[in-house]
Amino acid sequence: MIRITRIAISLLLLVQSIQLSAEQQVDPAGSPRPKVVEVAEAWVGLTPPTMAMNAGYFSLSNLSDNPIELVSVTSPAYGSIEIHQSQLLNGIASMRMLPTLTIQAHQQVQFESGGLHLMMRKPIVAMSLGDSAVVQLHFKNGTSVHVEMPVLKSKSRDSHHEQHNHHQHH
Ligand SMILES: [Cu+2]
Repeated sequence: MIRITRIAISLLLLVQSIQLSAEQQVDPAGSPRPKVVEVAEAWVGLTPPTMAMNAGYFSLSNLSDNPIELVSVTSPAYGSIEIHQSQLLNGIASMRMLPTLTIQAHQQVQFESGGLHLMMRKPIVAMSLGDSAVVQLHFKNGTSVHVEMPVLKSKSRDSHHEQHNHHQHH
């Protein structure tokens, strides 16, 4: 009897997680909404297990007729995630934190190496190739978007991780 209950519960959890990834966008009341945000080409860098931060990239499209504002990003895999903008100031690479990011109606914003990125700190588990970081993007209008970001090798030499680790020599 106990065993049957356990199986039923695990099936229920499975069904819930499948529904969550299929729907992706859920309002605070839990009911599905028309798709407002589309996320594509999501990935996080492959980092050594000793590294206390990572960078995440994707393209973010606003499919709606109104501006949307990304206000926070959370993940069970990281202690903190910020929206960062890399920039060159007098030839020196630096970055600043953006408290929020507005995407105008029907516009796409690209997070990419050397530009916008998610600054993901305090990894809770070590991740390797084949793993994915699950993050939630939270928008001011209450929409949350579930994104799976596979771990990939950095795509370009001026990768974020070099900018963050001037003291590490490769
Ligand atoms: Cu950064």
